[in-house]
Amino acid sequence: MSAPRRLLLVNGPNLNLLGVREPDVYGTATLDDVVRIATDAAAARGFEVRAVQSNHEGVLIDAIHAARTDCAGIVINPGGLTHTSVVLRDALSAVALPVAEVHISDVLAREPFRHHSYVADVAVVHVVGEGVEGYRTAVDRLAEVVSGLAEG
Ligand code: CA2
Repeated sequence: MSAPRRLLLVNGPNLNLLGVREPDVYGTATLDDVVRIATDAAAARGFEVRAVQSNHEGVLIDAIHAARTDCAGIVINPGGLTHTSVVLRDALSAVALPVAEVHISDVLAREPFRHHSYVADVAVVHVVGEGVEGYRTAVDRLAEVVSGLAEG
């Protein structure tokens, strides 16, 4: 069976505030802009996007589990859960889809507690510090991985 031409886009806690608060750190683009950037980038490569943002860990995990049957890969900005959540990491590992981890800010240039990611070693693509355009980079690179898997 051929891989579904769909990517799951996951944005974690507080990312609904993009463009509304802390523009000095995260810029002025909104979550809607992020979804548009990812959707356009995916469409250019023949994929559709299912987008979810939640402030609740379990909602994110349910969305990741659901992607197992009908998505080809996952683009995720886990927000602060990046640095705390074994259960989110376990969910990503369990579904065994290729994962792109994206961060708007340059986490490695920020506080030490942001330097460790529980998601990093279950992701095959890592994009940090490119602002919201980083979602385009993440989709492009993940689509290449997915297409390579489909050919192999
Ligand atoms: O740089 C990123 O994308 C982060 O994943 C954003 C997280 C932060 O905890 C990570 O260390 C890095 C925070 C998401 C909160 O987003 C906000 C957006 C606007 C206003 C307030 C928070």
